[in-house]
Amino acid sequence: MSGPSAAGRLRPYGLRCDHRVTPLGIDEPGPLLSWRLASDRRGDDPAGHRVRVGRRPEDLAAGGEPLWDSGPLTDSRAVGVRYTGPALEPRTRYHWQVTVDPAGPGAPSAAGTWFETGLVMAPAVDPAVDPAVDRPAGDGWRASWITHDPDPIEVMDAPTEGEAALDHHGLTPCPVLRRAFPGIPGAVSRARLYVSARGLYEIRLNGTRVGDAELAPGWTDYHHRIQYQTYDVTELIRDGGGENVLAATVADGWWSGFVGFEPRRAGAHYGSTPQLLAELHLVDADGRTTRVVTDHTWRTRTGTVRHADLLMGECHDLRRSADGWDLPGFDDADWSPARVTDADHRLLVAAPDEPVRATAELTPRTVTRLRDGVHVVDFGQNLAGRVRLRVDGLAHGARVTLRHAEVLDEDGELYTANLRTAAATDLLIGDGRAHTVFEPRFTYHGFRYAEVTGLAELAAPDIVAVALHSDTPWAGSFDCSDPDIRRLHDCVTWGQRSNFVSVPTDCPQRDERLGWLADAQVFLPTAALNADVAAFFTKWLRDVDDARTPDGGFTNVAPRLVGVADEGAPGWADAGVIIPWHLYRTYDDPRFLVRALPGMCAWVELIRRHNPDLVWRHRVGPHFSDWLAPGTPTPREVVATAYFAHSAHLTARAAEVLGHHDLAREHHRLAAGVRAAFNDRFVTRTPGPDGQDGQDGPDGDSLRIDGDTQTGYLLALAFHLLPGEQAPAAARRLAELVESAGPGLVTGFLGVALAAPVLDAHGRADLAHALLRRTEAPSWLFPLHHGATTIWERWDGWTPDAGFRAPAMNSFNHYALGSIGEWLYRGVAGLDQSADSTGYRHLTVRPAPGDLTHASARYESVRGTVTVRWERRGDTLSLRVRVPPGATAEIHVPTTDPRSVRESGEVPVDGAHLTFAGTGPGRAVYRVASGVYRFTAAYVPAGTPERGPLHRAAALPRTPGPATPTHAGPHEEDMT
Ligand code: RAM
Repeated sequence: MSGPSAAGRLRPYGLRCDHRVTPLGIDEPGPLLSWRLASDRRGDDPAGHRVRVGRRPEDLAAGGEPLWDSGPLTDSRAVGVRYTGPALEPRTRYHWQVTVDPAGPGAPSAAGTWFETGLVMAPAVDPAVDPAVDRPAGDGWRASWITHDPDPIEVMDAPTEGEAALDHHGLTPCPVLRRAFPGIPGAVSRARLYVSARGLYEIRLNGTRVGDAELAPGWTDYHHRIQYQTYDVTELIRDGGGENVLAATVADGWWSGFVGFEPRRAGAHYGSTPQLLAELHLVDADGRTTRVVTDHTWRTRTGTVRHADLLMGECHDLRRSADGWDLPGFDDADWSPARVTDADHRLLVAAPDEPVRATAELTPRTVTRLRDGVHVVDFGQNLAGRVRLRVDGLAHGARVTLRHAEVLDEDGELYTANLRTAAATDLLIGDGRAHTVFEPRFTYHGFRYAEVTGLAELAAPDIVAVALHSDTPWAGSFDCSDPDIRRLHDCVTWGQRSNFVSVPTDCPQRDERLGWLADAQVFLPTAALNADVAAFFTKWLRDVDDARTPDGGFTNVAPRLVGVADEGAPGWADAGVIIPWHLYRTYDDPRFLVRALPGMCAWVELIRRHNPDLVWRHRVGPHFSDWLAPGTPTPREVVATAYFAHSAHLTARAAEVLGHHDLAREHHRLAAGVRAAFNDRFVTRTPGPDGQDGQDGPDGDSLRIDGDTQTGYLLALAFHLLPGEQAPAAARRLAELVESAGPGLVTGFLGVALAAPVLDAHGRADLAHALLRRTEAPSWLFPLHHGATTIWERWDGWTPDAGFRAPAMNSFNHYALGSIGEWLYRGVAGLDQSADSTGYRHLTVRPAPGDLTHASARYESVRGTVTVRWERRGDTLSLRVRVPPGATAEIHVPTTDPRSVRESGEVPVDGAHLTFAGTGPGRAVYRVASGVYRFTAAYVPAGTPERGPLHRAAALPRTPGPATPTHAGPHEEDMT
């Protein structure tokens, strides 16, 4: 593994542009070009790098003339470089290459890729000077927004017999729009399609669906910005002047459909009719561009889709389909001319994230016949998506109805009370054709079960569930010896898949599905270990920013929505501060802070203005407290003031990172003031019997935080609100409260994410494990033992005694309580970055084995792959760690005998790549350079004391005792 083979040398891989692989259609004038590093040798770190960008690959070759050359850069910590060359031109593909120089001997190594700009570039703004401006000027578009006329639809499309009786929920049929055009003479060298919709679009070129984006262009606050996508359609164009056809269907989506929980009124949120905007650019061999744009020459009518709505579902009437409508040669003479609504391009932006895609298909676990013509299909997994159904010989006018639910009731029928007004019903009306495949395109549902009505027989191979979500690349995996914990991790991951749908939603099933800020805030650390969410949150933080209130407040939901209290609650609005900070730490991209800092400052200033004595008691908005906590409520002022202090502190840190020193000082002062106010107002300290301040131990000081709730102590400890010497007393009280509850947890959304990490950090990993393994409600395993495949909104959404909880708020797919996922990686497996590290430059590997026999985690960081795997066999623990090039790690080897530690079978001796750092309770600690390390050590769980501070002075004797045998774990090589 550590051999000096050429293949194993330092090399860049995983190249990204603005956190995406080969993005097509970016509009950022100074994109971040980043790479990861791999090497099989220890200490094979980068010394520097050089990035070159050119219009052609050959510009990057030796002797070529790149457009931009960063020159040799010697920042060995860098994971990327911002492009600062000549202004990038729109509609242009750029090739780039990074060359990395090794710090040690060896030749530089290079990797290359490309990115392509969109139809229009955003103005070249230096974000350090003017961070708020990141909008494109809107120049360069020629297309108009087009739609159908509602009136002709009424006339043309009077309901057919049978349709009239259907409930269309007041929705109108989806317009289809088409335009035939001649291809350009000669060959097309490049064809790009730039598309958006006010609503949702699906677009086809010459009969083939373009791209694989679902629910595009995604949800933003359409009053502020509308995204477009770019597609390479070169292969779909018919060359040589023959007829080509662009054909699109548009649907209401978030633009004019049901959104949130307010009854829909036309135009209540954004608009009342879906509209399309598209430009096709055909570039010939000489570089001349011919455009085909949406305008009055397009033809329109309605088609198969009689209504489509995110919450209500979708209805297809095959009798309305016009075969060949999307192909050349189709006669559209009896279609109407499209109506041009306007040509406003000001709000258009290139989507900075990967779209929603269909990422998995699940076959039925069971198909149960309920009664004649009614079957219930169990897909075995709660998810967000839709069903695809193959139907043979559906008679003219005959119907198949698909209803969806997360759970069944005691009679085996769908339980839909918790969907509230979301009908989640899809409908197919036949026209007598022999075969059809029904798959809705403009809706999604949160479901595990589908009820199919209208088919005499239903065979399992004829139906699949299709999972839809924003396509965030998977970055992490976790495994351990307890099957329950493995399943818990699966549930958490499926919660993420189901709720990252263009925005991070609270739930995918009922009439809500909103971007609640606190849910996202508490879950982000977990989400960012499971997947690369940099681009997804880049997009959503724009929504968060767009949603800000006139006096600078962050809101409770983003995109902001009529009917939801705007002004943000403690812990909710604070997400506007916490999320950018966490993203900066994870991805080492300061632009997360650059863009957020004005909002951060405005937010803490708003609270300060309303609460000059620095106790946040005058609510700026509503107060959700520690939402859905089953125990005694934590006093609202405690929660609020804790978050105020935390937000002020992180704002100061952000200002510091960006070099705004005055701002940093000001906010550090504010944070210190709020902490002092928190302590004065809410913390009572009773000195221990010996009267010594700060004595730690069973007889030491005792401390109470108002309300005396788990969440109160968790917030105070996690946000470092107490003077350092008082933290142990707070941690002791927290542990007492957890112990006396079972051990158990009685926190809601805000406290839950902090529980295991805080207990672990204060030496009580044993209690964190006890919470993890607990099976009675409230606990993570209780739902699992009652059939959950995703995390529930409530700890006790269903119990054997009480059945279903309040249907008005009882989602079975809410990720907030799944924020324990973070500790599975960081605590159980032990894969973490140090508190002062960004971009995984300094790792802390500190497994908490508990009574598990193995755990492992793998994480694809911005710097490269990190893996940790530990395993216990008999009285020996083995720990294998991979540290990516450019990173260092502090590895805490769990052991009951520090002298027994071996690395790669040898007594560890201080050297270039490894040094002994000390021992702590139950561990020996080493600092290592990049590379792969294999430790073994004696480990006798019963004798393992709790984890406490590290004693650096307590150096081991240089000649430890006899070596313990090493062995490779069964899956060790899987983790490389
Ligand atoms: C509920 C949402 C969400 C929560 C808010 C306060 O309706 O489901 O999860 O953050 O309320």
